[in-house]
Amino acid sequence: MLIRRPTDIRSSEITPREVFLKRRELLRTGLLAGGLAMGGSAIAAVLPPERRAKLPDVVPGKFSTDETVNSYTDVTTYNNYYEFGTDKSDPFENSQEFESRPWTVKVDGHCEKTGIFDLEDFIQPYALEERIYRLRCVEAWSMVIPWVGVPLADIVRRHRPLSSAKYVVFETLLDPERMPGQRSRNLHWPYVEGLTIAEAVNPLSLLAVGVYGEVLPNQNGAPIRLVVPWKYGFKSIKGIVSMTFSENRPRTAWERAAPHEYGFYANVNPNVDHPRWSQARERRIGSTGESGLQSIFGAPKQETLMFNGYGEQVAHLYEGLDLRQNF
Ligand SMILES: Nc1nc2c(c(=O)[nH]1)N[C@H]1C(S)=C(S)[C@@H](COP(=O)(O)O)O[C@H]1N2
Ligand SMILES: [Mo]
Repeated sequence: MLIRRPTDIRSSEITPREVFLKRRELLRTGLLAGGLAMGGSAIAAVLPPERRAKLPDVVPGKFSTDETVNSYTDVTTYNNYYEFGTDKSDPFENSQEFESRPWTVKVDGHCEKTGIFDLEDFIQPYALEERIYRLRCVEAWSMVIPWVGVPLADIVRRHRPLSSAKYVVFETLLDPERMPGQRSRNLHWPYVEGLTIAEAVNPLSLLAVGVYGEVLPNQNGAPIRLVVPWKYGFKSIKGIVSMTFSENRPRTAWERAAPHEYGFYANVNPNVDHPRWSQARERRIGSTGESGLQSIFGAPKQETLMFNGYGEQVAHLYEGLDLRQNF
């Protein structure tokens, strides 16, 4: 199924709330189940395209941490998104002009339901959940962030992977004109990440479309990014344009850049250090007013938890696997 929104209809010409309600009504009565095409602009309203638009009907999700959330400023001005530069303030400074809508996600590889899906159809008709997860960067800092998204498991299942599919591979948009960081060769573009199928259908894995009840800002990966809370932040790929069901394990962006430092699994693990620094502790961004980068060299304050605290939910995925070797 191939659905494209006509680009000649500007989403700003419609009232998001009105169209959203109309679409909800149609969904309820079954007319739109499965994402049947209707006027392209009508589809836009479920995820409003306006910057900082409030997301409708967000329900509290499971597995949230009860730690104090970071401020909106922390979450949106201290970022890693090399497509927009390598300094922590670069993504905020360099991504403001980026147009993240309209947006499509291509689904291909070993699954029954392939195609190019308009963003709203890709995530429909699932309810949006808020999940407060800690993002633990491999650089030994962390933030507690109220994400809004849909379980990746629902989306994976909806595309009916074949038994030959062993991995789900994601790619970020490749567009050096719009993503200035891609004009530099510090990473191999596009950014690639992947999960095993079992990791992808774990109930913790989230495809996020928002933070703080609003649509994702560009610097956090608008309009859609992954959040895998038991893994280091770099697994949580931003600006996703494709999802491929693969027989083979992908070579991910950071593995490719520095294979001895960044592995495929990247599970948060205080017992296995990065070759250049300890992973035993972490510094919560914002809590001291210090910049997180200092945390690599200074003394990070909080203990890092195995699997970022989610051992009960995910340890079984790695039974019998040497986590020192499979880092
Ligand atoms: N496409 C892309 N995704 C990315 C990155 C990146 O450089 N490019 N950086 C990763 C890293 S290292 C981290 S720690 C998280 C940061 O997410 P946040 O800025 O929303 O906190 O995004 C991850 N996703
Ligand atoms: Mo990171």
